[in-house]
Formats: sequence, structure tokens, C-alpha cells
Amino acid sequence: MRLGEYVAKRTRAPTRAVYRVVRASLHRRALRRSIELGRALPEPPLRIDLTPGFAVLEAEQLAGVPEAVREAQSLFAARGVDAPLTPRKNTYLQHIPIASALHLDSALLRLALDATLLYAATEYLGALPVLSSLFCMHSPNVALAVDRYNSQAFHLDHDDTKQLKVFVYASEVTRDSGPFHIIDAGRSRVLEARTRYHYRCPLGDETVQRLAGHPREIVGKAGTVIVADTSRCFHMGSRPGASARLTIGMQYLHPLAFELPSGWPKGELAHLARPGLGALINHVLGDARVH
Ligand SMILES: O=C(O)CCC(=O)C(=O)O
Repeated sequence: MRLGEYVAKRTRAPTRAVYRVVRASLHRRALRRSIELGRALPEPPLRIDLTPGFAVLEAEQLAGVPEAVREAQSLFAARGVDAPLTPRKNTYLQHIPIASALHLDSALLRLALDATLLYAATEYLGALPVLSSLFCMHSPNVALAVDRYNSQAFHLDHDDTKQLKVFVYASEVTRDSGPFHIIDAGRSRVLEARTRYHYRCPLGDETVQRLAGHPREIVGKAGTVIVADTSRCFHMGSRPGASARLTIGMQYLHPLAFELPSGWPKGELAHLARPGLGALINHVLGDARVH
């Protein structure tokens, strides 16, 4: 296991914070470049307020959401019921492999490269991010799983000390279709400290309720957008309910995130980097050597 992965998965918040600083100082030059590229992004008309650690937007607030939702729905329909699942998640949250089906004109990729999202991620993470993953998730919502890494229970993501995940509901989500639940960053911090939280050991509802109160349950029509720091905010979803859920997921990581290699290429979309796209987009796609 790489040191970064070890720190990500096996250590607690104080060790992770120290390792973060060490990694930044070891890779100062590369980091400076990511910061400079991020500064070149023009300020968009919509600034997403991530002070609580998450934000919920309506489909109309971002360009290209309906097109991305339609593309996700047709990728899902084309997949067929017997298609193999990716090993990343369990049957209650099936990751549909789409990275190889994406091209530069994909509505999903255009949404992930949207200037408003890139600006928010850059401002929040402190450097131009890498779009480390772009995926569709199908939640059948038929059963509670029993394994201990279960994201049906409240947990934090271990990839880094902070990150941004964007979830776009590609089907209507009611209380009965395994909605995403989240606890803001302030209350999550208290919860993490008081439970001496261990990555990959989800917390029980009763503990969460007692120490942090009610989570925000996010329901909404297809196209509802959730922008969330899943490393700082406890979250869960895809619990059993009357209907299934289809969700688009995008993960933006700091270029020196624990789970990414220190050099290029980084992430699942680096194969899409092309000469002519420019340094900024190629960096986000995961290969800043190409411009
Ligand atoms: O909505 C869900 O099923 C939870 C997803 C989750 O925990 C994650 O992608 O980090």
C-alpha cells in the first residue's frame, strides 16, 4: 500500500492533517502551478457558498444539467440488467462504469468541466482540482447491506482531508428512494472528535442523532445538484425504499490528495487530456503534462 493510501485509510484526523502539510511542502513547485492555473479561472456569475461544507442547487442554476441527466439515463438504459458491476461499490450502490464511454463532447463531461463548478472547487480546495472520477450510481434500494464499509451508514470519505463530490439526481428522489443525507461540516467535526472516528468504520444512527442531531435529507426532482465535501461532512444514502435512484457523481480532488499519485497522470479521466485543450482543462482531466 502506498504511504498516501495508508494515511488515507488507516489514520485519524491529526495524522492526516500533518501528512497533508508535508506532502504540500514536498511538491511545492507542482502545487504553485496548480494554484496559478486556478487563478486564471474567471469569476462565474454564480458563487456556490460552501461554508457549511455542502450546498444544494436547482437544475436551472447550472448550464447543461438536463442534457447530462438524459445522457446518464441513456447510458444506464443501454447497460442492460446483466451488465457486470464495478468492484468499487456494493450491490446497494452500483457504480456503472462510464469513464470509457465518455468523450470530450459528452454532456456529462461538459457539466463536470462547467466553469461554476471548477471555480467553486478551486476556491474551496485552494488549487485547481483534478476531476478524479465521473460516474453513475444506481441504488436499487432493496436491502440494507451488512459489510462494515457500508455507505448506507454515516461515514466520511478517506481520499483526502477535504474534497468536493457533486451528485446530480438523474431520477426524482423522494424520502422513499434512498435520499442522500448529510451533516454540516461544523457538527461533523464535533462528531468525528467525540467518536474518535476511524475511516471505513461507519457510525450508527443513534450515535449520530445523539451527538450531532438531525441530518439534512436531500430530496428533489431529477436535476437536483448536491455539492458536498464528503471528507468533512458525514453522509450516507441508498437505504431501502419503495423506488430506485439513479445519480451522477463527480469527484474533484486537490492535486496532492492522498489517494492520487504525486506525479501525472492522475485519476480516471487522464486519457481524455489532449494537446490543444489548454493547460487548465488538461490539468482538471488529470494530465497537466499535455497542453
Ligand atoms: O448516496 C449514497 O448512496 C451515498 C454515497 C456516498 O457515500 C459516496 O459516494 O461517498
